[in-house]
Amino acid sequence: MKLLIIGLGQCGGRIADRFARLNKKARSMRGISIIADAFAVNTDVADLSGLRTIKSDYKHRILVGGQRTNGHGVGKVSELGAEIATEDNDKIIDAIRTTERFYETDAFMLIASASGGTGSGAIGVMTQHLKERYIGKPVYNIIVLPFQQEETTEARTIYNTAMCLKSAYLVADAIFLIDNQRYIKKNSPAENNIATINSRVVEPFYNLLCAGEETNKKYVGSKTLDAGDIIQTLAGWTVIGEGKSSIRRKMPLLGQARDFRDRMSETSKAAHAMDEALGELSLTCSPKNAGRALYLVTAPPSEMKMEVIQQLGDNLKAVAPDALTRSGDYPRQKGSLSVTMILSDISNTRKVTKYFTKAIDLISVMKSKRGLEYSGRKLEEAFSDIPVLL
Ligand SMILES: Nc1nc2c(ncn2[C@@H]2O[C@H](COP(=O)(O)OP(=O)(O)OP(=O)(O)O)[C@@H](O)[C@H]2O)c(=O)[nH]1
Ligand SMILES: [Mg+2]
Repeated sequence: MKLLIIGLGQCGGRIADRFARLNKKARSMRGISIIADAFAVNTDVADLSGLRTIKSDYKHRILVGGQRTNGHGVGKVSELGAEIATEDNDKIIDAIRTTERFYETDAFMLIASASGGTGSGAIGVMTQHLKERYIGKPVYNIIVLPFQQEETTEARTIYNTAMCLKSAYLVADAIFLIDNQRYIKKNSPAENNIATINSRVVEPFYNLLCAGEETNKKYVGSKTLDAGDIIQTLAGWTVIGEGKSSIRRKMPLLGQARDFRDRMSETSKAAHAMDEALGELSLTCSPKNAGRALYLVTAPPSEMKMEVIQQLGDNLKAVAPDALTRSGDYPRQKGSLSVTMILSDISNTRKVTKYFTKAIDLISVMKSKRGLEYSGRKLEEAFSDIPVLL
């Protein structure tokens, strides 16, 4: 599957840059391309200059709202981020349109943090513009949720996050949720942490995007997972994770049948990788709430057994009974077996609901301060109080 990547704001730009690097890796290691092109959009010149892999011309690193912010960002005012994206969306679409490999794009992937200003405000607006302009081409979002400490120290964090999530949900075909807090490693300097988080965010997409782009028969699975399967799986709130088991096996002696224990350990290694993938999801959530799911097994061709893949399907069914599941195999890597896992169409994500509830509380406090009456309403009714940035 080939994505056209657009990073919005600082966080979005940096993760988009990581996707550009992932594409370089796919090209050099596997001779295939998984990104049609990658762009970064920001109101901040310094952030754009700090990127490493996205091409440095003005059509790939796009400065917006220059006159309004003097190139210094919108200072967490996501309403301003949304206004600027509305005013300057032509500039962004023009740049995308001229990309050489545009016709190869299977879907758009827009990336931003929920709690900042530029990316958080722009992601819903740009998603809507792309959907209106390229009818039939899916537009996905990756939205990064704030660290816990940011929620307690900055009042804007919750409010921006709720507005961004609500807006994105109304327009995007699916939203990958990434919870920064999940990736925190203790005793590691912040800068280092962020770089590590970003690489861990994009890594699970590697095999997933490569699998359907292979043309060498040697690397095409017996059940290929291609763009169509991925598109059919993605809807609404979505999470992704990856798990690995290392493989080291003694070769059986010539003419000797393999021990039954080898077969058993194959299944348990794959099951372990799937458990790890479910434990390492980009946001903690219960598989029970998933309406759709997808898993891809990547392993050396000699390790790829259909029974193992079917067994994984049974295991997943036990924990995600309501999920319509797709699966595939990718006979590629050496020395390890990995499982890429996507849960999608998730009906109830506790963390998202918490942002909405807290934002509604904040809004009611603001209203009562201004002397507007507030009567305890249900969440569904009060939900309309959260402004939409479109
Ligand atoms: N995972 C990850 N999170 C980031 C990164 N950069 C910023 N964040 C998070 O994103 C939020 C801040 O949003 P930014 O992306 O910096 O904001 P922006 O879109 O540039 O908007 P303004 O700076 O307000 O104009 C905070 O929750 C940060 O923790 C990054 O590179 N990776
Ligand atoms: Mg910024």
